[in-house]
Amino acid sequence: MQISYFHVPAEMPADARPEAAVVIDVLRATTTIAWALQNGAEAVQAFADLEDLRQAADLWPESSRLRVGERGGQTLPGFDLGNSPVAVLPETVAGKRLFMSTTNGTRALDRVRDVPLLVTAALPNREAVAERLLEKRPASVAIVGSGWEGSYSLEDSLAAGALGALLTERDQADTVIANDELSAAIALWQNWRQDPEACLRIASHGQRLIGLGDHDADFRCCAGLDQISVVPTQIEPGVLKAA
Ligand code: 3SL
Repeated sequence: MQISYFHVPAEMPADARPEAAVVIDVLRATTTIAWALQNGAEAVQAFADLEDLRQAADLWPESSRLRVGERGGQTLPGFDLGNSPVAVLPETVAGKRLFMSTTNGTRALDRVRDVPLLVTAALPNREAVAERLLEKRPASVAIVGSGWEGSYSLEDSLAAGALGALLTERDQADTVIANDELSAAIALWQNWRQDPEACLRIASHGQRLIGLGDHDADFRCCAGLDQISVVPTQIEPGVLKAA
């Protein structure tokens, strides 16, 4: 497996055709997606565009849908939930389809929706994603960070490094670190692996969330390593299910 890491979707070369893509948005979209599916959501349908989300959600039975909307870290007016992984509790999401749009994470997903195997990763499901990749063994894997409005995000690189480090640990012979971005991300992970939450808190988006109010529970949840077994996997364009 040749594994590359791109800090933001726009860094992926236009002609790149990886067999697998792993989208990461540690704060907080891919953490929320993982926990929602772990807690029994039927699916998460991701949208870059809010009008597309509204139209698709309107076609779904009201009793089995939730609209999840975030911009700039805040819940969108008229939506059922914001983008907090601690809000997607079993009693709230079980059996429901989440129609979700966030500032960066769902846009990153949209960018790679044509990749044959598309999964999302965060720190809580890092090991599950690594195991899935080792089982499927795609020849090329693009790990894609969501960043913040086109710029680098420290916390996405931390998780990319955590995933890259585990893959090389588990299968040194077959795992090829294919770009400098991934080597740097692994070094970042080695630096923070004892206290990932501290890294999330000093990251610029961590600071943004702190500025918006108390997000202690979100930080704890987003920094929790290898806690859940779900691998959110795209089963049709934009639709992620637990696998
Ligand atoms: O950018 C995103 O997609 C969000 O995850 C941002 S936030 O953590 O919900 O503020």
